Amino acid sequence: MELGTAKTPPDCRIYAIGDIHGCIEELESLFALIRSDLSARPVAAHRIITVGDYCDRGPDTRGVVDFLLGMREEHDLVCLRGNHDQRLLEFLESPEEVGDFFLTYGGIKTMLSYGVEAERHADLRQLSRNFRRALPRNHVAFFNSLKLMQVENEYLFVHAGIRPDVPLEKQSAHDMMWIRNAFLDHRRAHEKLVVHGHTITDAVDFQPNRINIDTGAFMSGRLSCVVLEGTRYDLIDSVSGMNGSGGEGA
Ligand SMILES: [Mn+2]
Repeated sequence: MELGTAKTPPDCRIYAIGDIHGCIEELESLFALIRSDLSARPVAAHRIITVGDYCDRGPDTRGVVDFLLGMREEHDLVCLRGNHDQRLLEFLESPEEVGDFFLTYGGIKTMLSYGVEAERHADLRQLSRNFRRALPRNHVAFFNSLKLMQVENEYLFVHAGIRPDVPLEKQSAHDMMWIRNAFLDHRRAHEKLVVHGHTITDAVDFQPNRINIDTGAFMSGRLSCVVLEGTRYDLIDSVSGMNGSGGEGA
């Protein structure tokens, strides 16, 4: 499937949001923009898909999860699983195996948002116990509920990407959360047009076979969302608002 010919399900507008990483202010701005888009251009049905990495790096993981739990009441919201979300869950189970990664790549800020202070060289088992105690049950349930992929007609939504030339049902969880070059460098079409995050790009990157929506909100302040309807694609982001730089297929 290629950009310009891939179609969403009939009569359903899809909003796909990139890597949030604790950026609550950007997330709130984006949802306000989505709400105004929905009232300016009403549609029979809409679905919001977040491509994962809710925690780490940015200031307020706890706030982000609370906000998304609330938005589930108001919207049809599908939350996908990123490698950071997976590491957070693994840190609760196997702190000694994954603690170094978790603390190095933003876990200290994640725990701080839950009131748990951590040092870089903390006792990992103790820290993991404290973190587990501080995590509200519905937040643990949120992280456990995250899906690896979502298919919407001719589009596929996934955190990192897929292994080229491997059927969707044979994709590994690891590739879907972690893959980079083997996917990013692949030029031919996949069975679906892939919308993904995980690898930071300055601006939403529309390629013939994929759309990368991770604009590094925790560094840039720009949280991006691609709006898909039929063969049409548009952009909303937390800095510029609605942005007419999308396009429409045949
Ligand atoms: Mn990631």
